[in-house]
Amino acid sequence: MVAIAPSNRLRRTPFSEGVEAAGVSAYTVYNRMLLPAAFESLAADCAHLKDHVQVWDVSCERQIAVQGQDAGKLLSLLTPRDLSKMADDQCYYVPMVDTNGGMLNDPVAVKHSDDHYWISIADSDLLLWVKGVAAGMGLNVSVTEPDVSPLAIQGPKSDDLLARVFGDAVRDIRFFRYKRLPFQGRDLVIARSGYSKQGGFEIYVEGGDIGMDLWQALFAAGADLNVRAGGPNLIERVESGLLSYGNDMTAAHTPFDCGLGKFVNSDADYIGRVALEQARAEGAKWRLCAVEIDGDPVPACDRHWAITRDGARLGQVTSATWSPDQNTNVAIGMVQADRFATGADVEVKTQDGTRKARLRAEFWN
Ligand code: THG
Repeated sequence: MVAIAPSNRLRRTPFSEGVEAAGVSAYTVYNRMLLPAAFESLAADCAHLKDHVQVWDVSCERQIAVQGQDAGKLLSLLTPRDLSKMADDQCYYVPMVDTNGGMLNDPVAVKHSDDHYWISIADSDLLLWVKGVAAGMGLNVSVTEPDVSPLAIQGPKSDDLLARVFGDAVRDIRFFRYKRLPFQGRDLVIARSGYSKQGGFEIYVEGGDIGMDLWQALFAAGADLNVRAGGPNLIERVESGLLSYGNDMTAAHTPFDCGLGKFVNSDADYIGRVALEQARAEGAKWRLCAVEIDGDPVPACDRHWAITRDGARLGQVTSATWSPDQNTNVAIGMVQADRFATGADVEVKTQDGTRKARLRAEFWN
């Protein structure tokens, strides 16, 4: 793989200086921003994440701030998920769809109050959609991208590290809830959430000017915890079945196709409702499932790999990587719903040749 040519379109983050000093070895681009993908190696980073604690620059999970008297109304138009019981200190995973019921993004919503939310987005230009819906519906609301950069603390020692910097109050934060805790006199939202299944938090750093001070404070406090810089790890996320918008699903798929049907439960008149109720009645067209691919470590999955059975195409692998812990290649695949069967033997066509593989459990629903 060749290097990414730096430019102003590929935005740096408040933590880029720290990321570079820590020895980032691969970046990806996400929301036109640099996202560290590897430091030592995918495998070494993954092993460390499972045993220790890492600090991740996930600034690229940009926030869309929705503020004003119609904020709640706008949020409820944007997602098929029921927000009526969402508390003021709560985060929700909220799939968003277009008028055809196709997935536009799968963000995390953070509620500050009835008239103030953040939408913490995956990799698609959701800001334009949210501004468009607000304008088109004539809502009394402001829609902006504020100077807020999430910093994730992930791994089994996350509670210990954060308690040293923010106090023991962090230990009482429940899953997908947050507290506001001070750093250098600024109250920061700290949620128990993050893009791994190893436990941890996300600090929404409001104001990039304190970014490097916080970064340094975390590394100073965590020296004896073996704290390292990291990033969303491909191996861990595929093992854990965490979906990646743009890789595993796109606007061609409904939430039912991606195993996210349980989040389609709003009574509100949200955008895409008619299409999704029809899709529910017809049944999902696709199943997202785990796939095990035989043989040596697969190459980078930078194009969709056809999944076939007896020569007929069933679907495609959307993400894949070697798992040292499972001693096999792990993958995520999208397979036609009417042809899916757990345990089915299939072939997967990579750019380096065809492999034997088998379908494992489907995700979520
Ligand atoms: N954190 C924040 N923003 C984000 C992400 C994040 N924005 C982009 C991207 N990640 C959005 N996608 C996801 C995908 C999965 C999860 C969160 C964001 C996730 N899922 C949990 C799970 O699968 O177990 C829980 C979902 C639930 O039940 O509510 O955490 O990581 N700030």
